[in-house]
Amino acid sequence: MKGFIFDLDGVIVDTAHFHFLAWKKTADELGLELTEEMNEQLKGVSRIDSLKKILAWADKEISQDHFDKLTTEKNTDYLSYVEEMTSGDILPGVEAFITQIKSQGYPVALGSASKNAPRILKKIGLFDLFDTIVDGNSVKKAKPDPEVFVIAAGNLGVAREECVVFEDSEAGVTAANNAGMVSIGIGSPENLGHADHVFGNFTEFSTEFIVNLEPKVK
Ligand code: B16
Ligand code: MG
Repeated sequence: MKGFIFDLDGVIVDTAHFHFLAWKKTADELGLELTEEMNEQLKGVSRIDSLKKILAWADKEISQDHFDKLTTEKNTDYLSYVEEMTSGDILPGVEAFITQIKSQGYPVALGSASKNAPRILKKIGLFDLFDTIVDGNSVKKAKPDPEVFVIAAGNLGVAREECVVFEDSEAGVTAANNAGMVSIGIGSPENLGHADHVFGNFTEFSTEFIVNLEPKVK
């Protein structure tokens, strides 16, 4: 393996809970009780597609103006949580893993659906660690479309099949698989059973294990 692509929310930081709290407020306004199970289906999904899913669950149709107002409010609410973030919010083992893989000469990319990715990376002090940042501002098609990871591999100058993707979401693992990349699920096997390997966090495997993985597609 020659290129390493990291999702942000749920892999580097646990912002997934902040997204949940903010969407829960939106759902309440629409008369829907947003459950943890529903939230699982929002992970890795773009802001616009997330609200479309919530509206479908609430069985509501709204005007474009109302739609825009709800996404703006949700993001303002979400950013109020992000403002409080520090390097203490980095998930276990991930900074050490990225630092180690970089010291071995491998390039690393961020591949996130979030339009807030640069802001979050700066808050936690990891912005300069990435050779390329591909986020919700740079893609046309949201996960599970592989576009975000394909652009990241292109920016790294590494063939898709020689890339490993670290993902916490169902949609993101599907996107990595669709790109022909090796997918490592960070989370539970119940949600991420379609990943090539699943771990609870980055302290559970070595860089050697990851670097020596075989390509799925030759
Ligand atoms: P924003 P990731 C994703 O980030 C989140 O998992 C998802 O819950 C969120 O809706 C999406 O980013 C868009 O985020 O509203 O900040 O642009 O997991 O792909 O890093
Ligand atoms: Mg994620």
